[in-house]
Amino acid sequence: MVTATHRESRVLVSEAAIQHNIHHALRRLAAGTALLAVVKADGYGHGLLRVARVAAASGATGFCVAVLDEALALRQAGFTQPILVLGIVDPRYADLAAAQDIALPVGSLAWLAAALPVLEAAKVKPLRVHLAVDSGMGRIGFRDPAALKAAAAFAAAQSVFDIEGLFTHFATADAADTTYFTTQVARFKAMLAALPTRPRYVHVANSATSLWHAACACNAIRFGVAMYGLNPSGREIPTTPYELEPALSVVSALSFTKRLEAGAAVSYGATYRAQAAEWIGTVPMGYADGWLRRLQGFHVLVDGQFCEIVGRICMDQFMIRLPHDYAPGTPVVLVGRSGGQAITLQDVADYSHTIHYEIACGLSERLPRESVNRI
Ligand code: PMH
Repeated sequence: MVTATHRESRVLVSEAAIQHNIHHALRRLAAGTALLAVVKADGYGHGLLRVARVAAASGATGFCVAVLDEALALRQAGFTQPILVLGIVDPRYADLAAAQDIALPVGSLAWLAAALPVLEAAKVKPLRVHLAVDSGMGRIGFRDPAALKAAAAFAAAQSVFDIEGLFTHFATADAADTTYFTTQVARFKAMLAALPTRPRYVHVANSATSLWHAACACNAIRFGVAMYGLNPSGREIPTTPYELEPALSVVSALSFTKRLEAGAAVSYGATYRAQAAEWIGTVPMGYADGWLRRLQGFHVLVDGQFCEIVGRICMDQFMIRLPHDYAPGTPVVLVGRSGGQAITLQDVADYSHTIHYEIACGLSERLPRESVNRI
């Protein structure tokens, strides 16, 4: 996709905020515990390479990504730190991962068996594998201690595999009710006990676990959404052990303004009609940028004032009702602060009935990302 640099709409990313969040997370970890910065999905929309650079400079040991291509992009950019892919990669690419020193997750003996000839034929260094345990997320991994033990024995017997890690993922670490979380911890412990030796990295913690179940850090955490300054629980657990500083802001500027007479319609479907004579501004951003169509009726900030989004959001533009005339070029804040007011990603997520993760990841590549000191 083409990035629109000749347009005022952009995503601003505060490197200082990312650094702040990482420093606070590190301060709470026992010595020797690794922080793996989760930079998948273009760093949750904040920019893969930018976030990786800041995270590494702030003390992250390595990275987690979702797919092999994200790992390869990090290697190509020159990052030499440990990288773990979190999603299952087709075993036919095992040699590519091994050659680039990229660790892959393994959830079955069949995967190891399929990767074995690929690795043997390639004569590359051993593939680092992290055995995935499905302790209750129901997504990937071993569910049965005997199956885990058999796979570990198979891998240990082959020089092409290096069992570097054992991990699991929690479904409810961000919930106030800890019942299911406790069940998952117990299941994971039973799985760990099935292994004859403890791998170098044993990791279970996402951001929520690191914030609210610090005892479960094991010796590595996979630090994602909190690194970006977002509360993993949304609003369910409002208190965090340190202040999370949001790293992302979305800004634009009015591209056009006009005065509409009472009754005049705005946008597709003519769903909005001016109540009286009104000033209407056009913002050059739309659902193709990730500004969801269901945000009709939500608001943005102009000059410290909330302005309603009126009429349907178009692919590349939407309209707002202004308190009075403003010149084209006037700044518009979609996420962030203006005057004494603020709109958070959580506010956007609440209005559109989703989670802030989805809003951040959905901001499209058409929006340039720019570093700023503070948002
Ligand atoms: N580890 C795994 C296996 C993950 O899938 C994720 C996030 C993280 C760590 C980081 O979680 P955090 O951002 O809450 O800290 N994965 C996803 C997901 O699949 N959907 O939303 C978040």
